[in-house]
Amino acid sequence: MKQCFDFKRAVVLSDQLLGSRLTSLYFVTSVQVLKKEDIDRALVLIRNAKRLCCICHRNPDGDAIGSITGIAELCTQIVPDTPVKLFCVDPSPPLFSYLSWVQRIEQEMNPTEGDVFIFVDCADPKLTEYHERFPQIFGQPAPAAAGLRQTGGMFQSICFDHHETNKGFGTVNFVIPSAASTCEIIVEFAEGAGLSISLDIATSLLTGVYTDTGGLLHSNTTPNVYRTVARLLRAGARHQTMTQSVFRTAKLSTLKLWGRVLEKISVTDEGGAIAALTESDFRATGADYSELTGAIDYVNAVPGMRFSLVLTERGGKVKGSLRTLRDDVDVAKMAATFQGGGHRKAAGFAVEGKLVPEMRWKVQKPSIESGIKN
Ligand SMILES: [Mn+2]
Repeated sequence: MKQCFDFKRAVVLSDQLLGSRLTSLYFVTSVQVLKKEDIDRALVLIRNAKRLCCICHRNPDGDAIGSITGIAELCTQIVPDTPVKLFCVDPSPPLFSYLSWVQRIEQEMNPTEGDVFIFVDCADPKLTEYHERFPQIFGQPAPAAAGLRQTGGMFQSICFDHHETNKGFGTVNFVIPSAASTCEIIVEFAEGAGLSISLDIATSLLTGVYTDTGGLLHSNTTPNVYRTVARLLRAGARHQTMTQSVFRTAKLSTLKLWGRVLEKISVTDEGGAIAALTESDFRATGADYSELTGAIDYVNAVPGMRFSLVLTERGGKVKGSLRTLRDDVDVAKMAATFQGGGHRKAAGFAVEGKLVPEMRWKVQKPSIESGIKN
């Protein structure tokens, strides 16, 4: 029988060889290399767990939801027979419901013997809100107070995070502040551990990469972010489903609220673009305070401004959000004068009081020319 050259197979083979070669090359040259020994230690913890509990921070954002669902699915690949649970004190915002694993996130958590915990996108134990009831899951002694359920000794854990303030409270820590998102670190972990990224996992992880970089627009969008996106798209991530749901869907009440923000922008002599929303604006549009998220980016779009500020009234307090695009303006310092804080380019404050509109009228003498014309 004549032996045929199997072109298709050759292409697949060469692709695989090239792919793995490229992967290992990139793995070595990428900025945030995860230590091989840490990956191996994490894999041992995962393989020895009786149950895996993945936990993200309260009030979860896209990176929290993307990384918790992404790592949970990766775990089922490592240990198909071990139960994998997902916990967050708050349910996922509805806009992430295109991720099937979101339905598995539970609020009530009880540690049991043999659990291994995986914390994602969480800079500090208290951000999970499980820290007071279950300090033992963070390697602290179990609470002695009466009435609290005793679950024996401390638990082992793995921590994936990109927040600079994370002190590494896990048994094994993948804390990489140069990463734009926790999902980016999980992609590195998957590659380093030789795991394959399924279409669903890729969609989860792409969600975090996109949301934490503001749709690849923020200054944290590094070459490695693009490499991660490329890797996830190659794995079949549902890019359009994600972008449509996360960036192109807004409730009617949100749009109406944003309309009010835009309408109310005024420009001050100090070079600030300022919008203020009173409680009646929220009542009239039917929007809640969380729907204001993102509106300030439009206020910040007025060209030539030194800073932008959105003020809102809420229960006897006035909240301010500050942004700047300029390197010579530090909005954290501005916020500090109102006992607030934040970063150089994004900060906020809250002070007691309410918003009082101030109308300024100026009498202008007509200039000679306009006097003649009129
Ligand atoms: Mn994050």
